[in-house]
Amino acid sequence: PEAPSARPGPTAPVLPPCPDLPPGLVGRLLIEFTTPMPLERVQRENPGVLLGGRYAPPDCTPAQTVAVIIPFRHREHHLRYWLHYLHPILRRQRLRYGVYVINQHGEDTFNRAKLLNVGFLEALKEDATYDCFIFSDVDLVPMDDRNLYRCGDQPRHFAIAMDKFGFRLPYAGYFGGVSGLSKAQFLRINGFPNEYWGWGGEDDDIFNRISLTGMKISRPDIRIGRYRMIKHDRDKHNEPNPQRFTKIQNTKLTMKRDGIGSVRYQVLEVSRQPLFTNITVDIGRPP
Ligand code: UD2
Ligand code: MN
Repeated sequence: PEAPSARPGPTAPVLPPCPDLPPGLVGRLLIEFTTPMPLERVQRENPGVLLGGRYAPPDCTPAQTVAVIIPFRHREHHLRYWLHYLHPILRRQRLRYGVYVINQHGEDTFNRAKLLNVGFLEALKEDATYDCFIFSDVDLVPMDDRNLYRCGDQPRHFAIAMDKFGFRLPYAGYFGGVSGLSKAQFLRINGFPNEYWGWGGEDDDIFNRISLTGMKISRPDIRIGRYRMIKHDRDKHNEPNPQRFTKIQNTKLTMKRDGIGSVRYQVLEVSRQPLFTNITVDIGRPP
């Protein structure tokens, strides 16, 4: 006879699909970075967030599962603001999501796009149901919760009107800051480049990959895609990459061999914190 423990327990209630337009959004938000933001406070204010920064709405079933990927090194004070503002927004947006902070180990040159590739693969190892990936700088907070952090039938650019650019798109092909691709869209462009060490160019390379595969960027209304960036100086070991101008001319040649299919790294630690999962990774150094 079957062991009693093998019997299915009482089945969980089946929740209705989440509505396309989440009820309870508030629109324009007041965002400021002057009051100190202790992590304990952020934890206290987000009791519904599960270990590792996971959340699912209690009252409906979302169409997608969203992995939010943050490239990171030495920006703890920015991360606290990000968590403080974003968790309530993502909750109001009725998303099923997880937050992954991809922390570059060591002090070699920073590589944002390679960290994002790592985030894609590692999030999928944690939960194979992720089908939407939102890539966000740690210092960018949306000023309007109608800017929905989910994926569509084209790659999405969210951070289109930043305070530091006078709330305008700086140039037509700009794709920096916060962007989102479905799993299929990400794989279609062979992910992001691994060979942009230091500041700049990687976002333009990603834009090129999207255009070259015949996709088109989707953006929110300019009044809704507004962002504040926490003011900061250029970090150490993230100097502007002098090769970026020539590299972005060659995306068509490089994207086939350099991308998610060729990324090499070593995970040093995965730690589930109350509001996010931290993944510390050795991504090597420029050749
Ligand atoms: C711009 C873009 C950004 C990226 C970058 C060029 C905006 C708002 N963002 O950012 O998406 O294309 O140019 O590479 O225009 N980081 C760390 N520690 C470091 C260095 C970087 O955590 O030591 C992370 C962090 O998430 C940061 C992001 O990388 O927000 C981008 O670096 P940045 O903020 O120094 O560059 P920024 O503001 O010029
Ligand atoms: Mn920044």
